[in-house]
Amino acid sequence: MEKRVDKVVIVGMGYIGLPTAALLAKNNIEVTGVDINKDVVETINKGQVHFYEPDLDEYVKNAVETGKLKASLKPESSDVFLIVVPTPFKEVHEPDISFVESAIKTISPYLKEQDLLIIESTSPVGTTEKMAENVYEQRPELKNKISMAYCPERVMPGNVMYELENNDRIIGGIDEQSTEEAILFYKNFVKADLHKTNARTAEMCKLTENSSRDVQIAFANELSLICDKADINVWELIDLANKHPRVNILQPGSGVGGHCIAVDPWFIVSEYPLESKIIGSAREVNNYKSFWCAEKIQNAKLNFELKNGKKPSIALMGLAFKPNIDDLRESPAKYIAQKVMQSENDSHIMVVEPNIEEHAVFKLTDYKKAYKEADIVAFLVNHKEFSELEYDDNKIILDFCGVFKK
Ligand code: SAJ
Repeated sequence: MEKRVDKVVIVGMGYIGLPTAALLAKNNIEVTGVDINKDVVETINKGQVHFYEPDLDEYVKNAVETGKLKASLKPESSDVFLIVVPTPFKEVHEPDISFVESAIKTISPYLKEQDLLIIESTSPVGTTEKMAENVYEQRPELKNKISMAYCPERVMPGNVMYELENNDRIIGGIDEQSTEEAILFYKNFVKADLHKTNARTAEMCKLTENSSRDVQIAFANELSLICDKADINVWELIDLANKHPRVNILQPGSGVGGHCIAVDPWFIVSEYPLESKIIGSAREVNNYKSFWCAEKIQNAKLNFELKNGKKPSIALMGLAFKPNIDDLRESPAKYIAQKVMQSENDSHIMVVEPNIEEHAVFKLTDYKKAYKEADIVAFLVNHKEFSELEYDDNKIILDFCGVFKK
């Protein structure tokens, strides 16, 4: 059974909020998408998108054309409210929930009895209970009269429209009634299983998922540092170890980036520093890997100079935070490129990013041209285009992400 809702207000029209709005609209639910950015609101109301995600443009165009989706700077009365705003961290690696707090403040005047309020933003443990108190402070008459739940998003950029419908969801209310109400709501558009828990466990579940991936990548990155010293091909080693039925090691790279995996583990570490030793160390190992890559490039350059008596030309292959996307947010490759370029104003450095045509800061070079011309080639991201290149023994190749793994 699903509970038919007529109307949903979603606060935050970003990477998750907008796709969710468009999917709800496709399921015949009227959606108002609220955002503080006027340009974003105008773009959506024209039936257009303000970032790239496969198929999203078509979904939004149809949703706006059929009148099911509109964007606005202000919320309005609704049956269900969804909070999907960012939760960054402050400089000391403490979560900053001010966007969630301010979203709650903005919608509180519009709430009425029987409404359902769901937070999807990644949040430290206890946030949903705290936000319930904030609502009751503003609207004491609503105490125990509305439902509130936490349901983390868990979609992978690049595959959002599919995963929104087909990934299992974890749903935790501040009480049992809230959990039940939220489950009925997600049944409107999620085809996969919906798992019940309480709000605190659901919050911790999101942090656990991304911390688990971070720890596993850190293990692979640590192995890559050991193998570099031990003169062992780390890619071959991992392939072989993974032949064991109960071993499944991930791939090393130039570090961990993006807005989720490099951020969420800090939400656990900042609150439970004594207990979260492995989670904290994983963050350090993954950050150190990027620093190590930059040092390797600089050392290769010095060795080249000593041997050849001239400055090398260097190709930095890839800038995105992971393969086959154009997103540079929290990108380790971008960090490495900046670090190498800062200390290298006299070498010829070519920066490559096949998924971006032009960049305001980096002058980009075609990947084939850069590979052909460079003396030192550092692969920072394993983009699919690079697999067309042939290994060249005459170059110094620093393959940080397994482009030529044998
Ligand atoms: N990476 C490696 N080695 C690997 C896998 C990834 O170095 O073997 C690196 C990538 O290059 C990238 C970083 O890790 O720099 C993160 O990439 P990712 O593909 O692991 O994850 P994201 O950030 O795109 O999305 C993650 C997903 N979480 C998990 O897989 C547990 C996604 O499901 C979440 O919804 C998303 O975070 C989020 O929004 O929290």
